[in-house]
Amino acid sequence: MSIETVRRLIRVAADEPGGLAVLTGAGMSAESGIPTFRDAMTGMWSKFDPAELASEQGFRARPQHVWDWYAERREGVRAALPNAGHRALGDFHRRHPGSMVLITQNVDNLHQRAGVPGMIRLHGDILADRWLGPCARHPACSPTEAVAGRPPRCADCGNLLRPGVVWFGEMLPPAAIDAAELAARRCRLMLVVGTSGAVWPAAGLAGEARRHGASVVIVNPEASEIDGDAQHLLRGTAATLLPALLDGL
Ligand code: BJW
Repeated sequence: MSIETVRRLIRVAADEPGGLAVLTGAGMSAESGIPTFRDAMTGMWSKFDPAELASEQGFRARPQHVWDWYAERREGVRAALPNAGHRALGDFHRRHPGSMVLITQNVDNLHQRAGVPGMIRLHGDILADRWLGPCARHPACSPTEAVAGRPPRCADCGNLLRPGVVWFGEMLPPAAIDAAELAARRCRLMLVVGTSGAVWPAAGLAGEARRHGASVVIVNPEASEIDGDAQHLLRGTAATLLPALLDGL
């Protein structure tokens, strides 16, 4: 399948509201210097299972350790800049407002910074904090009650702050997964960029789009677990292929 053929599919999809759905994963931000999720388990973190660090159970068992892992990754996100792939999606969105629905598994903010404000965030926001549990003494802990620490805690009841992401075993925000499933069912074309397709329910969206009659195109330098859901596999990186696919349309 040539780039020109996929560009034709995109041109047709862009004529309809919601005609183009784009699902992104960690590979989208790799060329901005943010390690993919599985690459982030390197160095001092390599001896841990992802499910151990990115889970409530893991956080409760080693709060300082998990907080420090997120602090390191937050610094990386703050220092990163959108790459040519993010910019191509942002520019396309400005040229075709309403025709593209962007669904991301990424917890960074690079799509917004490239000009796609209303995207669907399936796995939350790494730069946000929230309380781990309900307040033991009041209806809710007050952010001003947080005492600095790793992690910070509520001065009143000891509740811990945690990153505002979705960990393994947690429900995705219902409005986000509902909107993503609707977008998958309605689109004419789904572009799947930079995901291993290993994590559910996000991994089911390409199959959902395909079952509802959409074309599915995967952009990834490597094989993914959902390649079988796609009619077209484009082997290459997000920052190279997205401008080639979208610029000038
Ligand atoms: C490039 C590139 C370049 C590199 N350009 N590409 C059904 C079956 C089996 C299990 C389950 C199931 N349904 C639910 C589950 C359980 C679980 C799950 O999926 N487990 C699997 C491991 C099997 N799912 C959940 O728990 C979810 N919750 C849920 O379903 O609730 C209901 C429920 C609960 C309990 C039981 C059953 C149901 C929640 C999932 C939350 C995922 N959270 C994380 C962490 C977020 C916070 C953080 O960042 O720390 O989200 S995990 C991690 O994986 C992160 C990512 O968003 C997500 C996906 O990873 P992604 O984006 O695909 O990255 P990588 O690293 O895997 O791949 C990178 C890709 O990029 C590669 O393919 C590269 O080749 C490519 N690439 N350079 C383009 N330049």
